[in-house]
Amino acid sequence: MNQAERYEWAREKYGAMGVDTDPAISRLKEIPVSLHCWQGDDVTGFDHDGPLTGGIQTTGNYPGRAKNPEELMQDMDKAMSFMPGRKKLNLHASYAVFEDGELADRDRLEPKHFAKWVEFARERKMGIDFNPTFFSHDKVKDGLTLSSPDEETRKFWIAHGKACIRISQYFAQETGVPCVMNIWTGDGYKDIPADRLGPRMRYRDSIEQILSEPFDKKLVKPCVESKVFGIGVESYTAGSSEFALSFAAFHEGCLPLMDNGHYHPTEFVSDKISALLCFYPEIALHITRPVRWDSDHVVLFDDETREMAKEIVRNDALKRVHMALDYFDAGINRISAWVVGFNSWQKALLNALCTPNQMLKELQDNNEMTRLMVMQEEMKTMPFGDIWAEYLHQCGISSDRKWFDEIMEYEKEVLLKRR
Ligand code: RNT
Ligand code: ZN
Repeated sequence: MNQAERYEWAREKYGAMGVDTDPAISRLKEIPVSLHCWQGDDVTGFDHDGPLTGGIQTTGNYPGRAKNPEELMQDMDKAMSFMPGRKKLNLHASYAVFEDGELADRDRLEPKHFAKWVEFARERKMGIDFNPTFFSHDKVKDGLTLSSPDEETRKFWIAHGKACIRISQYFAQETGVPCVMNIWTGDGYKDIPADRLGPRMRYRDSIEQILSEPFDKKLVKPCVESKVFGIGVESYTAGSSEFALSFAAFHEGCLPLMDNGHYHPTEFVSDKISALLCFYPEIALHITRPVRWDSDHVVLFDDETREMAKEIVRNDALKRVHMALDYFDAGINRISAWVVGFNSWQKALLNALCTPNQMLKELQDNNEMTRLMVMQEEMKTMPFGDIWAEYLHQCGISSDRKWFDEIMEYEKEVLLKRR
């Protein structure tokens, strides 16, 4: 059977389960997913020489890391040429592009420092999401930024946050797509603190000051990302889950952001999505793969990834959930890592769109739990690969492993030749 015949056969199989795969494929083409620039250079950015801080870590030393904007853009283009579906560009403030000799510290960043990225995004018809960078900088004092007891330090980082609001609004105006601006800090303590309330009150006040910067709520969507702990910050994190959820709940227009690497290993974000959808008009996600901790492994088409996508699709929340990838692996070819992670999430969404959600829900509501289990297991062995291949085909991307050969060629010709 050729590709078209295989799709036809698979389409009928899904049809027998009550699923129409054609609209599923068309729908997926329109769903934006935010692609993080920081997979291409191990979260290094262009505005400093120091190490990655903030309690996050990239491990590995695979050759060919992008070292400047041109290389990063080139690599991202290469990766995107193997990704189906609509993308948004996700940038960190540390990726500002400065003209020769020019340098603006983070509290003085301006839209013009991101003009190159706007050009890049516009040419590719992408919106842009943004992140102030509260790490990897000499003004992180004793591991603290927005929650620092040192007023000078806190002021600096508040000014950074405000600058990022202005830049986010600029991104939205230039691209015509709202900008999701995510606030995450690694602020916390390695060992048992004597004051847990003080840093959180300061953190709260700092974010409030950042959000007092005027912006159009239709254009800029600020969020607060929580975390349970970081490396070297094991005992206390100011921006805990309760903190971030409460902040968003009490500040209209501010979204909670859940990163599925930021919880205890037996907690699942797939279970948390619906809980938040009961209360928040919109929420945001960082999609990653934690292995025993917030290790940020490349996203795979695994059980939890599939379950998260199902929760968004079957709750009709594709317009309410802002989806962004957030992982970084420096131990393997970075472009393949980008592709595998992005495409895994695409697969998860397509799989969710090809699930007979209404039928399964009715089984649950009628307490037909045995049949529900049987049907959910049945779905696992459906010919999903043929539907995926058709989606890739319609998006003009080769469905076999040809893309990997091309990346290996690129590695040889481009990546390994970098100094
Ligand atoms: C860190 C957070 C945060 C970062 C990025 C680079 O644990 O997940 O989102 O990964 O901002
Ligand atoms: Zn994250």
